[in-house]
Amino acid sequence: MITLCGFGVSNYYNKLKLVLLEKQIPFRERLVYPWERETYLDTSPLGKIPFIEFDGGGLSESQVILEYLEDRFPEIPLYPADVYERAQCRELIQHLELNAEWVARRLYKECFFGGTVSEETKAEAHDRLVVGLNAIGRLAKFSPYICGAEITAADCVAFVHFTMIRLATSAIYDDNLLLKLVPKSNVYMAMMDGRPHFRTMMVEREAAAAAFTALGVPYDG
Ligand SMILES: N[C@@H](CCC(=O)N[C@@H](CS)C(=O)NCC(=O)O)C(=O)O
Repeated sequence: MITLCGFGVSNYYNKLKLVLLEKQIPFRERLVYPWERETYLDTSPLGKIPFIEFDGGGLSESQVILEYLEDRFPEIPLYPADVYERAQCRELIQHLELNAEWVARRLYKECFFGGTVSEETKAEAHDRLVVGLNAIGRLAKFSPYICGAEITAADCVAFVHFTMIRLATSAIYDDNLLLKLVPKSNVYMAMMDGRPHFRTMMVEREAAAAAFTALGVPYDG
């Protein structure tokens, strides 16, 4: 049995939850917060969540875990069969994480966790987000899924990161950069949000956010 460890507010945690649900892999969840990192550094050496535990081992880094789940549970694939299309799916995931979410993340301290971010950081993140989101707009197919006719791993990634990017850019710039630069994402997000496993994740995310806020522990992402 796979145990998904972390907390349900994290987009990287929810990326894996979507993958597990869509692939119909039995799993359980173990609630762990980043400030408890001393207890799990053996499995996640940077103390980041999510990580997974299973008989015989554990893994950190959500994309590595995603690939492991795909290799170990191939029955319901989340990558296209064609080798080039598989690479394109991974290419999109890489851009989503490296050039969009990882940039927007620099804003989370202010928009989600009550801290402040310098004007310089905001301006730099803005410029880099424009570049990253334009690249995603060029690669994304939205026909109707992000890589084409079938749902793929890139949809699990895009949904959780788009959710954060539109919240963060609306809050910090008063401008939803996702909507502005990738306008087709709007219909896409509404469609994905209606998908049962995605709905389940979002409902559980709300409960996780309420529990997290009630703890009142200082945290900046
Ligand atoms: N590259 C990592 C990113 C994971 C990540 O940044 N997780 C955040 C929560 S969303 C975290 O653990 N933050 C606490 C910290 O960095 O100490 C992955 O894909 O798993």
